[in-house]
Amino acid sequence: MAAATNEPLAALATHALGFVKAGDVVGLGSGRAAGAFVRALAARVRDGLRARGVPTSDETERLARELGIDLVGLEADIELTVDGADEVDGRLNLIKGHGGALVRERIVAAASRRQIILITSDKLVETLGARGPLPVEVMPFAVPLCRRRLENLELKPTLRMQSERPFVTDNFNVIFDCATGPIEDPARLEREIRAIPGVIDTGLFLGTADMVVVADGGIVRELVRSSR
Ligand code: A5P
Repeated sequence: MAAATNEPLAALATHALGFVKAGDVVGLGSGRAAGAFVRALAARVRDGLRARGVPTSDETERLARELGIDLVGLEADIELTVDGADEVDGRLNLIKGHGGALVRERIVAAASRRQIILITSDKLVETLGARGPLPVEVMPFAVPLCRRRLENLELKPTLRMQSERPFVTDNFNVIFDCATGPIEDPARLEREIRAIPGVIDTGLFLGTADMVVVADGGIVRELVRSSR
């Protein structure tokens, strides 16, 4: 995970710290923005703030442990989760998972009272799918079937690779990155993909974010969803 030398990410992380109260259990997202938040939270914990974390990936778990944040599991009452996203539309629907942590990110977000997303303004889109692929996590056994079914949906699936081998998630699954193009009806697409046997989850996070904090140059602003 990259160090938080990036100014917009540091500004987002500092802003998100304002939502953490003494005694909170905080869901710790994955990726660069979430990593910046973990670092900022750790600094606050070293200064005496009582807060514990629930990590959404092995990488975040390592980082949080290294920095001295106490970790707990889903049995805890999670006040808020702070995470990043790859795309955000005007309704605060998200595409996540470019870092490969989508399944645990969804589980921890679902177990939290609030999900707060940190992004730079380049990730704001009019229509989801406009910027990059939609990740779909799949059981290795089901890869041929899932590939065919995703192709039938005209989603142009590409098996994600790492060092010339299929990328393996923390849950020992693989990911198809789907070139969806702009997604006209994200809820329908979500249903169609989830109906494929072997699909574990998709990167479409619809209606999960309560707030998106956006860094635009030196300015940080909040986008708030009216109801969950
Ligand atoms: C991890 O699987 C993702 O969902 C990340 O939260 C997302 O890709 C955003 O990551 P960055 O903050 O690194 O752009």
